[in-house]
Amino acid sequence: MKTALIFGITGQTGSYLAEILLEKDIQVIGFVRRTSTNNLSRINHILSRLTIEDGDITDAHSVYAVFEKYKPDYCFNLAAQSFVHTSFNQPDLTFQVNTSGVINIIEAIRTISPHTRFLQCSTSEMYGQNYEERGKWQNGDIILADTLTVRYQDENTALQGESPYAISKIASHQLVQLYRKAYNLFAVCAISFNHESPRRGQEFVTQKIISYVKKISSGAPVGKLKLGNIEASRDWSHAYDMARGYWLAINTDKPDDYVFSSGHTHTVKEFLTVAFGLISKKWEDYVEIDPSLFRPSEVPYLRGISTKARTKLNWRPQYDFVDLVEDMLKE
Ligand code: NAP
Ligand code: F7E
Repeated sequence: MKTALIFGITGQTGSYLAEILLEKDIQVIGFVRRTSTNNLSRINHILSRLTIEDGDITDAHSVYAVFEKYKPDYCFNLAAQSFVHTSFNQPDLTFQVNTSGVINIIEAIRTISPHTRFLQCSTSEMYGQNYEERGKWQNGDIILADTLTVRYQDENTALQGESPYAISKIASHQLVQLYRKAYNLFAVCAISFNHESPRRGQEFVTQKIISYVKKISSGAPVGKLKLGNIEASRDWSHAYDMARGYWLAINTDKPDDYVFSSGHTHTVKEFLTVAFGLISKKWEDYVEIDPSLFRPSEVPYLRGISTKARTKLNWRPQYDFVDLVEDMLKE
């Protein structure tokens, strides 16, 4: 039986990945940190089928110990301080988790378990305000534009972080690439664009909107929905589709980096229109702009081109934008 170690199994995407691996009869080891409140809610339904080990990726002893014990076939690192807004207030913690934590993992693989195939979750935030431009062309099976110029990011777009989160992820991304080259490790970087689901954390904009829409549709008394920059454009996918991509990316002949994205972009305003539209309401009647929710520095536009993952891994997302909003609302 193959073994897979997941860092970040209690998070949104880690929980979907665990389900996918269990379906493949893989022994799933979940590395879970101690918290004073329950952090197992996303994996409660599969807990009896998982092997749970306590630890924290900033604690090298616990990371090394889990590799000594299992020397797993696969290791997926989804653990992170993943909220961009918080990274401005807690940059040090963000670097400890997102960068030093990754060093602990890849050093443990290098020294204890070099046969382990490793996947690091990198992010479209690494591009910051950079993008490429191109006219009439096609992305695998998606026709992007006939006449308009398309702005997009792919594996070749230059990195320039606009937040401590992004910069911590650039450092870990490049460390993983370095370990792949210098030590010949099977190390993959998945450059994921935004992904959401009913399991998304409450502070992210999509879940914040969906929670509010659910409240008004149930008739619960609510004040205005306070939001920041609703002009920002994001390329949103479903977290389940991302987790499917991670499995494909770690099972190739040669380790590489892959963008995972829908290929479409929508503003937060468009997300509001679809979510409120599903309960026949107009968001303009409920939303108030709160300047304190703007970030010191913003990523205004993301649209990922995942031609490489679509052609080399045969990856296709199963959910489109409206499916995603509907799935989040129905749960
Ligand atoms: P998430 O819901 O915030 O989950 C983060 C996970 O990391 C949780 O399991 C959390 O544990 C764990 N964690 C945090 N600090 C830890 C520490 N010190 N030691 C051990 N575990 C720790 O994030 P997600 O949405 O599933 O994203 C998964 C990964 O993809 C992250 O690396 C994120 O940066 C990256 N990513 C996400 C997106 C997106 O749009 N979702 C896009 C690009 C990249 P607790 O449950 O105990 O908090
Ligand atoms: O913000 C704007 C905000 O916090 C999306 C993480 O998973 O994806 C995620 O990062 C946009 C931004 O996600 C509010 O300014 C407006 O432009 O949902 P978010 P994010 O920052 O894009 C990347 C790829 C990751 O890697 C990250 O881990 O929405 N926005 N008003 C707001 N955002 C929030 N959270 N709350 C608001 O009230």
